[in-house]
Order: sequence, then C-alpha cells, then structure tokens
Amino acid sequence: MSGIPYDPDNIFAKILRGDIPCHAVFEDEHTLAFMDVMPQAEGHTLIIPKVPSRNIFDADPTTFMWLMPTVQKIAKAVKKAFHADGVRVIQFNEPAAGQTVFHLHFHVIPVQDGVALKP
Ligand code: DGP
Repeated sequence: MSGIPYDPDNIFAKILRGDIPCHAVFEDEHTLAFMDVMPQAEGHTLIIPKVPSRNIFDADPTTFMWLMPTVQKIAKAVKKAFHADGVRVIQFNEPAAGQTVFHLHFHVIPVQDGVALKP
C-alpha cells in the first residue's frame, strides 16, 4: 500500500465517469484504452482499469489479471497500426517515479529504429 488514499477527482476517474472526453480505442467490462493527450509518440495509448487504484502499490492483484490482456491487445494493435518495429510498455508509480495522474495506468508507445515515432 502507498498509504495515500485514491483521489476520485483525478483526470482518469473523470474520464471513466464520462465527465471529460477521451479518444477511446478499446473498452471492456474491466478496462479502458484511450489516446494520450500529450503523446510521446504517434499512437501513444494509455490503458487503465475501471476500478479505483492509485498505482501499483494499492492495486488488488486481480486488477492486473484484467488489465494485462488489454495491455497486450493494445501493444499488438498499436505495433500493427503504426508499422512500428516494437513498442514500449511503461508504468510509473508515485511522483518520485514520474507519475502525474493518480489512477493506475500503462503507457503503450510505438518505436521505430529505436526511436519513439514522432507525434
Ligand atoms: P504519468 O506520468 O504516467 O502519470 O502519465 C500521465 C499521462 O496522462 C501523460 O502522458 C499525459 C496523459 N494525460 C494527462 N491528462 C490527460 C487527459 O485529460 N486526457 C488524456 N487522454 N491523457 C491525459
């Protein structure tokens, strides 16, 4: 546990409630995938669970059981759609590690020739 309570007013919680829009690319019962508004590369996609978790420290293990198949699905789709050589799957926990939105999420970023594709 991070010990820090989940903030239900974080941006991704608002996206899940439909309070703010997103460009969704995939949704199922437990997960949502949508385009990052500040992409590090063309095709930069975020995958989040629908249950409230701040990050890896407070997430229930079952959350990853639902989340990782969607991460894999999106990684394959992004690689194909953007003709990438590979993809980076990145995940940050707590501000010290670079987390800025406090709802658990994975980044999927396509890469070509070792460089993230320009947005
Ligand atoms: P992180 O540093 O791992 O917490 O990354 C958060 C990401 O969320 C960052 O790449 C930018 C993205 N982001 C922030 N606000 C919004 C938003 O309102 N909509 C979308 N789609 N992405 C957002």
